[in-house]
Amino acid sequence: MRLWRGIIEEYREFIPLGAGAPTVTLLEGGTPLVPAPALARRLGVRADIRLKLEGANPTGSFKDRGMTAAITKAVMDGARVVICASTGNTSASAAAYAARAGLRCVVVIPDGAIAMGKLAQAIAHGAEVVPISGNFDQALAIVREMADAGIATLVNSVNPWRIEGQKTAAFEIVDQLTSGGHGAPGTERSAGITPDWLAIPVGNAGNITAYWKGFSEYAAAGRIGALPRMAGFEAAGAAPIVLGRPVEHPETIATAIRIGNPASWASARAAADDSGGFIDSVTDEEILDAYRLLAQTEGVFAEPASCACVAGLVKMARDGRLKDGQCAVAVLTGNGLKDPSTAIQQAPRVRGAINADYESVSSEVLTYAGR
Ligand code: AN7
Repeated sequence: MRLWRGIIEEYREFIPLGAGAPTVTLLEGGTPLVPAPALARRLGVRADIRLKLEGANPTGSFKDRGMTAAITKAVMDGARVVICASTGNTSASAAAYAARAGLRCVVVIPDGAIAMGKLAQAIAHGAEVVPISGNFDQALAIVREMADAGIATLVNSVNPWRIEGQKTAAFEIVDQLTSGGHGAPGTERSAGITPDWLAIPVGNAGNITAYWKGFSEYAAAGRIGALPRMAGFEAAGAAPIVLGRPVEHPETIATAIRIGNPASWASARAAADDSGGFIDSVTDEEILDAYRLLAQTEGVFAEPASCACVAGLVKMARDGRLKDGQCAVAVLTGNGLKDPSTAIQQAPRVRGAINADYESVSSEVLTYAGR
């Protein structure tokens, strides 16, 4: 058995940090690519749907891929303090990697609008948490200005090292599909396997940018002969790219992607256009339907923002964009445990306590079991 070494060591030839740079790593990446047959059946298409479980990263989201690279570079450059604006996951990841590197970390967050698990993480890792009476876009503008003034090193995805790290998820998808036994046994393949579609939630638009860069670099290196189409999904109440204009007051239950003026807007647009894909939006209701579907039929608990891309696949199947015989990978960016309040609010009923005796409990269970 070979042990996973984290994304910088695994893909060092694609990450220009210089040979032998000491890495700040929690051995992120190497996340499961899980088949989703029940979802495919519900969609009514004979498609091969795979879920990239980015919630299996050390802090529970894809941000760790970018953070290992950004924090490694910050240490190389002699930084003492890192800063980010965040809808939650970036702050959790920055706080963890900064703690590991012995750096101070400041996270600026929209007050009351980040999920409880993420806030708990930032606090547990000892970050300085600064809530503002404003949204993510305002927080990002402020921290960018502070970074420009030399006060701290910015680790949002406008930091190019974040993109360098996050692109490795595209490499992994190809490597996993290729080693997963597609094609006739014994067939020699000069190139790896590319999915037809990459479905991904879009917030600040760094991740769709990173995936497209990753697939493009693998193609340039001869590792794949074809590129996937990128299908990005914004939440309907926070869909600036779809609308073609910034949204001043973004609103969605998927707080991770409650962003009205994405920093990587232009590169996200390019990824969708150059790949022959698109960026679309899904409603909160569609997101929550997908959230329940995934948890209750596939056993996969992903946070609401992640489920935007599953809602997107449902929409693609409905309108015929996703076809029989195709392979689609859905990027489940964050763990469902990040946002316990949404899960509990979604419960059809929360039962009160019953008597602590065999009769009371067994009668409940027999009713449940339909006996
Ligand atoms: C679970 O943490 O922007 O389009 O500040 O947490 O690359 O922004 C989080 C974004 C999707 C969108 N899914 O990714 C932050 C932050 C989850 C996320 C996105 C986020 P981008």
